[in-house]
Amino acid sequence: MKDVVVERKVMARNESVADLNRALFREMGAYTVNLISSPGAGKTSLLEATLRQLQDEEGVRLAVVEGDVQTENDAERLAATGVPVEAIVTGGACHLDAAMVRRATQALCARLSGGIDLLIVENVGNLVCPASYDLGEDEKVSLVSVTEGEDKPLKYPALFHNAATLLVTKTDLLPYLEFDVELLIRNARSVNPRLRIFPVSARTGEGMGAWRDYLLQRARRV
Ligand SMILES: Nc1nc2c(ncn2[C@@H]2O[C@H](COP(=O)(O)OP(=O)(O)O)[C@@H](O)[C@H]2O)c(=O)[nH]1
Ligand SMILES: [Mg+2]
Repeated sequence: MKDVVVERKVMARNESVADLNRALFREMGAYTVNLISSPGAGKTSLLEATLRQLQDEEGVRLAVVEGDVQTENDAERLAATGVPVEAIVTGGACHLDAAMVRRATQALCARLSGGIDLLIVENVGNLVCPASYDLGEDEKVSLVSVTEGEDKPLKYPALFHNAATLLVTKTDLLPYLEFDVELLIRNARSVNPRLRIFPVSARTGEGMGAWRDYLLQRARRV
């Protein structure tokens, strides 16, 4: 019972900081996406490919908040693209919370004079914890790679329920696998009929155009 009360307090505190983040993102005019998947589903690779595609677009200033349990390796990979990156090392925590993202966003704002139109957050690799933490983002983007099994949306429904978008990643591997993309999509839509779905390969660029156009449209609308 005590645990439940403590958890409610933690969530209520997170929610109030998430509200502050929402106000900050609105004020900045930034569209924010929160990438969530299991470890290794391809978040950092997708992000590298996405940044490369968006970097030369007029009027879309990019920035990244990169979360990891340990090491800043992924943040360094992403910083190599030239896009401003702020790393969060959670030191064991299985998710980012709103306060961590607030501090990272404020650090980015202090570094950047020009502002941010599209802020992409890479969450800690985990299908459970990040799903229930509101960061004040505009949308959660779930990723499932074609090596993970079609049943993931049924096993981890909270994530697919709370996400607005699903990226089916590593589609270049489909010829070598017995993976049924249509079944994955059916399972995902049974949890959340409104999910927007993009099959993509960061490796070959297949499907990346539609994902890039979607982000561009969102970033320019805010
Ligand atoms: N074949 C293939 N491999 C990929 C693709 N995207 C990522 N990978 C590989 O999957 C592994 C994990 O990728 P990473 O981006 O680090 O995943 P993260 O842990 O979700 O950030 C790495 O070995 C990547 O090279 C893809 O589109 N196709
Ligand atoms: Mg990563």
